[in-house]
Amino acid sequence: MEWIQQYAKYGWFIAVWLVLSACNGTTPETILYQVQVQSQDSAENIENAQVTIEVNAGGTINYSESTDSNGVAVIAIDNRHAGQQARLEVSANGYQAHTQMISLIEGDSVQQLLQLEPAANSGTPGPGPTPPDPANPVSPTPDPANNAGILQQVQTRGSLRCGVEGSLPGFSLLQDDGTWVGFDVDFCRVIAAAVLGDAQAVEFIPLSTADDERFHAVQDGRVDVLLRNTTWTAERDTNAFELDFGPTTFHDGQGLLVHRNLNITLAEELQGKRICVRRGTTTEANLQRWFDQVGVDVTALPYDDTDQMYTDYEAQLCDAVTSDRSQLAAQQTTMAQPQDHFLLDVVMSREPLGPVFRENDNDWRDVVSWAIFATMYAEETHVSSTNVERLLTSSDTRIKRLLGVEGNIGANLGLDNNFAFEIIRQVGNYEEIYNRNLGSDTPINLPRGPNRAWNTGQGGVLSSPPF
Ligand SMILES: N[C@@H](CCC(=O)N[C@@H](CS)C(=O)NCC(=O)O)C(=O)O
Repeated sequence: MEWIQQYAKYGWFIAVWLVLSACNGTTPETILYQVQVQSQDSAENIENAQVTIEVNAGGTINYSESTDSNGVAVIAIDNRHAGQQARLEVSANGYQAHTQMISLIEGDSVQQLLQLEPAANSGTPGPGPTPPDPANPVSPTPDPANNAGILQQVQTRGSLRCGVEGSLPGFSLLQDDGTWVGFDVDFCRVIAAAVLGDAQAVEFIPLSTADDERFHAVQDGRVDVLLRNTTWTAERDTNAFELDFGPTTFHDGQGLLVHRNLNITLAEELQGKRICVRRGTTTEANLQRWFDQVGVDVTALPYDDTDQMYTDYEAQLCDAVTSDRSQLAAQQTTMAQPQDHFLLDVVMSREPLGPVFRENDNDWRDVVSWAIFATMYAEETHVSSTNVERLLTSSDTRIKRLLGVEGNIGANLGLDNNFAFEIIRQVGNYEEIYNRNLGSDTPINLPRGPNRAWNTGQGGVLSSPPF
């Protein structure tokens, strides 16, 4: 509601901005940063909080606004700062100040909800954290930016914001009837069922790989979690994006899709051929390395637009296209003549795909991790959506603990003790999620390969620590 009022209030500004950008056909000249400030305890809006964005441009430039009665401040930053990191600081009387680094993206329009923690000594309002007691040193002083409390935000909001690809069959797709389906979509629902007891309480936010939009969205708090065919790498886990990764939901690898009429059956036969690849992905980085290693010369054609890349591939402007094998299999089903293309039997890299969320929020990390593990542990212990109600009376301790009949795992996580029961009842176990979206009864028909449970004896590597 507040956002609607806010849009009404700033409607003239946004209208002028949209008209200007539509007229000149270029990106808007400002980066709009809208921050809503609330109290973490009561979720009430805080008026007169000071929101400052400090940009370093040869000297320091401060963009500063106070929040209005809806707790909202709108800051318009000159587009010439696009590509830079800036420091966002929010302070309010009686609350601990919040600082975080943000990335400025050309023409971006960001809405961020920030909940401030009351100052330790809340009786005496005053800005900033309480200074450390030298007699009782606590080291290091917690950084308020690291204490975002995503779990509490999701519970207060009543819905989960989940970043997805948005148009990839099998993984995340908005259907004509307005419902979302897919493997990644189901894992968003798994987290919503765990946190809110309602698998439907999800807002899906399509995000691109272009300009690292998906990672900015996690960092800026636009999404609580990203489930978007994203590979966990050491670089991404440790770089300035401040991301954390959860359990791998899909063990993938890079592959090559070729035109059948080229009669190519081995990647090594692509000597001298053109290969379409998406810029800004792990795929692009792996391509040259892999072909260099096998001593084959190929020409990489990097694309910024994925749709264009597949259109050009189908028009045979390139001989092969490379991506995660799961994505190639999914894209193949959308092509005019799927049978005219052939997924080569080669795995050029390891691509462990899974959830991404903001770094240093340990409660949230635990919740996302154990929600996902619950689907794997359920398959391992043969608990599914069809037998879960009956198994509430099981004498198997593993099942009792999984379903919250015994132990206190849910409560320890800040959830209901039956969180896994709700996941399995509403969404299913890992096998059900896989088969529904990618299995042999679907057009994607991807063999499970390493994505089998470890205890099936077929080379599966999926495993959950015990409940
Ligand atoms: N798993 C890889 C690749 C992920 C990926 O999503 N790649 C491309 C397809 S080749 C894509 O879907 N791009 C769509 C887009 O964001 O426009 C990664 O995390 O970098």
